[in-house]
Amino acid sequence: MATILIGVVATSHSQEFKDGTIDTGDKYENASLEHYESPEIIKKRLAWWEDARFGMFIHWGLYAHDGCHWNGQYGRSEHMMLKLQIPIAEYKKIADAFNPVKFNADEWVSIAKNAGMKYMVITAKHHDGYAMFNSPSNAYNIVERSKWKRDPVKELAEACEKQGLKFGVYYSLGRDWHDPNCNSIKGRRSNTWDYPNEEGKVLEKYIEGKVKPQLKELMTQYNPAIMWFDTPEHVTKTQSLEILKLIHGINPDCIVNQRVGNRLGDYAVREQKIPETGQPDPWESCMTLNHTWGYNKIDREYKSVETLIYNLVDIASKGGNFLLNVGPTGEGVIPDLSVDRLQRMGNWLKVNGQAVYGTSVAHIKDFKWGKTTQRKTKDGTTLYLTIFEWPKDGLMTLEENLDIKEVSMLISPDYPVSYKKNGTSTTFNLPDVAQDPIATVLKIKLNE
Ligand code: FHN
Repeated sequence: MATILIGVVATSHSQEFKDGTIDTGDKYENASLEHYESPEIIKKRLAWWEDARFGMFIHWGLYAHDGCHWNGQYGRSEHMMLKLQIPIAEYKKIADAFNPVKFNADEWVSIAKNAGMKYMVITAKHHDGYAMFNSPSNAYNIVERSKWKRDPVKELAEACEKQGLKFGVYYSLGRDWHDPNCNSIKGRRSNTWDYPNEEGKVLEKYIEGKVKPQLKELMTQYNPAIMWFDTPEHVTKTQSLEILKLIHGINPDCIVNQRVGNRLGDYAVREQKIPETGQPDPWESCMTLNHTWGYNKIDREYKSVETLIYNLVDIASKGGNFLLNVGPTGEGVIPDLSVDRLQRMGNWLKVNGQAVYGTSVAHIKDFKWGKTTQRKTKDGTTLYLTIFEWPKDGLMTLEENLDIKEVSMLISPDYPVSYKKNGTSTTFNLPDVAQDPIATVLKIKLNE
């Protein structure tokens, strides 16, 4: 069994505090959420999303043009403009040259679909302030200011519609290095080289002059099912609420994540980590395939497919969603190593997907061979035991007194799995060796 690296991730420095924790610009990152709507409304809104469990995150923008490099300098990540303190006048020249001729929205959506992903979230505007969509309210956008002049957000929204994936957009809320009025906590993540007077910045002008007009455009032009905000920084509670009401005024079913700020939003975000246990609120772990969100032409340290499938099942076993990122190139191509990992995850999910989609936390005591999930339907409860470490001689004893109707392995449903019960425990007699090189799922239908 290949080594599975549990939750091991190294991010690039410009996003970290000295202690290595990620600077998400969210003061309330670990606080439980508060809601301005009834729990019923939020439960209904999240229903498809909680069943979906697995989505594609896409970080794509001008930083991909030369793979997080600028003028031969290494910019490390999508934070390149901040890292190298690139003046806006210079950074704009990247827009003028940006020409992703190989971009194919149907192909991107097919890659996500074949990976077993049910939704997709693309960066409509990242910290550099450049709109990767048609934004009549702000000329610093890909349709008006690029060599390419197409609208990738529109094309991806249509491709998702066609192929049955839910579509979402990412919007950098409290960080914008192009806008003269966007400040940040202690100015750490602000453009202080073009706009040195941090105290003089009036965030309200940015929210009213850029954010709200662009959110209206995103909601009305592309009807996203998810608004994925990032780094709320100094956004006030009033502003967070106004933004939520603006979005729900246009589409009451649009899901908004925690980073709208101030403990609001429908679900919590856990970045580059998997919590030890389930969370008080619905939650999603977003993670890179390598070390960088944006395309970094020298970062080829990709996680193994074993680690990625382990992370997906681990997250599902704790009732969470997995938003796995790709960073397409400046030409508009999803890197080969990303496609490889995703394709192989899809192959495993084609056989074992029912152990992930539409499942919830299964309370099986000390299951040391892997992770457990369950699905409750009107026909009863089905347990899924995803085995990553094969039990010695195929003998697996659970300290559970299970009332079993039927038991089988998803990869070889005809193999007769026998079991013996003695009082409080149940022993399963499995084949001597693992049936799948990554993980084998045991499906146990219970008599209710
Ligand atoms: O600074 C961003 C980073 O570039 C990336 O977008 C991640 C994705 O969740 N969020 C911020 C860091 O927390």
